[in-house]
Amino acid sequence: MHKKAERLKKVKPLQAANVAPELAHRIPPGQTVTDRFPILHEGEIPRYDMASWSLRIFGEVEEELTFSYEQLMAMPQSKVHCDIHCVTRWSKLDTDWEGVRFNELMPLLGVKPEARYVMIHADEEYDTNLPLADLLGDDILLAHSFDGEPLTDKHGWPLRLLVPHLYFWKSAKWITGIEFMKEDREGFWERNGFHNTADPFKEQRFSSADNEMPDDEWHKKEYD
Ligand SMILES: Nc1nc2c(c(=O)[nH]1)N[C@H]1C(S)=C(S)[C@@H](COP(=O)(O)O)O[C@H]1N2
Ligand SMILES: [Mo]
Repeated sequence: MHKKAERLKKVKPLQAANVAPELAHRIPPGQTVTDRFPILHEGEIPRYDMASWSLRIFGEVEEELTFSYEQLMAMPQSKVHCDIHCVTRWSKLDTDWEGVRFNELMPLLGVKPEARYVMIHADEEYDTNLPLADLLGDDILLAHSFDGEPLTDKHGWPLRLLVPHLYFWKSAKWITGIEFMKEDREGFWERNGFHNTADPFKEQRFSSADNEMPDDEWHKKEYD
């Protein structure tokens, strides 16, 4: 049998099997809904001294900037209610986040008109790339709270990106810097076989069709 056919045969029709029919349109293909909040990352959970913590803005900007946590907390704060989708096949509906909207920070950054792409830098040595245009919607946050509480260490405290419309690896935890770029460059997972764009509703999981994601991958992870 052709390898691709073999692979496709293995994919079980998971879609929306475990949700009410009126919610089905919110579940991307191949995803399973969970009430859990799985914890996924490379490396150790970083610890911070908030007195010295800062977010660095660099690359295609008029001048490099840094923001302290206090400065970010003094900015207008916004809430986002959204569904989130991880490439390991779990989706979580109706999540609540709070933080600073990227599109409210953006006018303060002196970003050069040539900047078309962004690299989000994060601990530990994590990065992920996005088109700048993907960060300008009202639901893109630099988030510090989840479900009305400060983020837990495991979920990215003090600050993580929230990009609800893309697979969740683009929502970097423990962010340390935002780099503006003229040309696109691949981040950690994008260099390691995952799709550059990562739209869950188009099922853009991998950069090559030879890969597959087992249905039960996320069951092996820690969660809360
Ligand atoms: N800094 C950092 N952020 C990261 C990751 C990581 O390894 N390091 N993993 C990503 C992946 S693959 C996912 S699915 C989400 C998981 O977020 P959660 O642990 O809050 O569910 O974080 C993303 N952000
Ligand atoms: Mo992930």
